[in-house]
Amino acid sequence: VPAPTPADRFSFGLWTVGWRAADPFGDPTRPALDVVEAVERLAGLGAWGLTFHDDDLFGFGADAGTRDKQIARLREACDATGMTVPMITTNLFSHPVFKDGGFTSNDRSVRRFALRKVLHNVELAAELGARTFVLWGGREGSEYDSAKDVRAALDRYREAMDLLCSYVLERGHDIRFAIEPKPNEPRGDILLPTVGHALAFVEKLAHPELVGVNPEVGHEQMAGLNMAHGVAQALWAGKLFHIDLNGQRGIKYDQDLVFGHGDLLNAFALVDLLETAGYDGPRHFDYKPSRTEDLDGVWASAEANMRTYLLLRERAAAFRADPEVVAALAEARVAELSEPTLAPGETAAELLADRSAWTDFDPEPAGARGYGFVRLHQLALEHLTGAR
Ligand code: GLT
Ligand code: MN
Ligand code: MN
Ligand code: MN
Repeated sequence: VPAPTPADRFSFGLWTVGWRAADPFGDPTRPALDVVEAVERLAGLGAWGLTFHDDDLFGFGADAGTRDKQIARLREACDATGMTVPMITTNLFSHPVFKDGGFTSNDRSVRRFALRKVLHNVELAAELGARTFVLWGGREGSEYDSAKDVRAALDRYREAMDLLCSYVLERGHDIRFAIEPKPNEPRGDILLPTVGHALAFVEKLAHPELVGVNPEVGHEQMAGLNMAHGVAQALWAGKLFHIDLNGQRGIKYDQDLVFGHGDLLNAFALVDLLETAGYDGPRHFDYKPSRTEDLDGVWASAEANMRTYLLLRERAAAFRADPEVVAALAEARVAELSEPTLAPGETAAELLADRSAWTDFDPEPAGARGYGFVRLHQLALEHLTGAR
């Protein structure tokens, strides 16, 4: 596998390699990581971008001096290494003020504060040339059904999104928003829990063209869903503005493992999809180097994410190029699904009049015929494992 290069558009959150590995049961196991070191190390590994939350770079409530200094240090490191800041996000979840949410807190003063915080950070995104602004509403939700009016919360969520969109339009910023779904954790239930919920929400906004989704592998899998299906639907809707790649093993706490270290077959399908669908956005890793790892382990895990992606990309291309796979795909009638079901302009009356669709159609042989999907999937597995 070739080494990663900036052309692969691999990006990492500062909060990923910078995670000090504190969890609800234990203290940090690693020292803090400075942003300049993060940029230099990631650039050295072949990454293209660094992303961050306001609070990762300069801390909640930082004074103007600290803020400016940290931004300048980031800029210098990027200039020196060629790294970019393709995406910025906002932290509306760590400070106690957001314990009942930001945009959808029951407390109106908190909602106004949250909006102010985000507007400020949108300006920073524009200054740094980030074209995507991710919103993960981890605290937008509830534990108790009696305590949250979900319809009102969605009204307030929409109000916030509409304000953000009109703000970037007024300011002339080239920025789009990407909502990141997650079903639960830290809230018992989070609003917009899956890609599907988020896509439906976007259609209710004043400027739907400015808002898409940022699906995360593990978050869809925490909901028991197929990440490749969710991403395919987002692509179909023209809404895949960004993606968080990582690994998750089943329906449990948010593991944020290295990409591919969870459901590897689904990761293979996802890379195949991104590469064949013409997705040209960032390949962003949102993982957490496990608590067992020291700093060497952090950089080894960062490298592992990119290497896994490149391996899967290579394997997926080999799969597509294999003549046996081409034959198995034909046998499985995969391409036939792209053929419209109706003839051009055909009406319901014409379909009703078409004897071949009903009277002369014999469902018995069609029902008896096998599709060969298992053989096709085994070929995928054999390419994935390097057996072919
Ligand atoms: C937080 C969350 C991630 C989101 C980040 C963006 S914040 O780390 O767990 O999944 O992508 O806000
Ligand atoms: Mn996660
Ligand atoms: Mn996370
Ligand atoms: Mn994420």
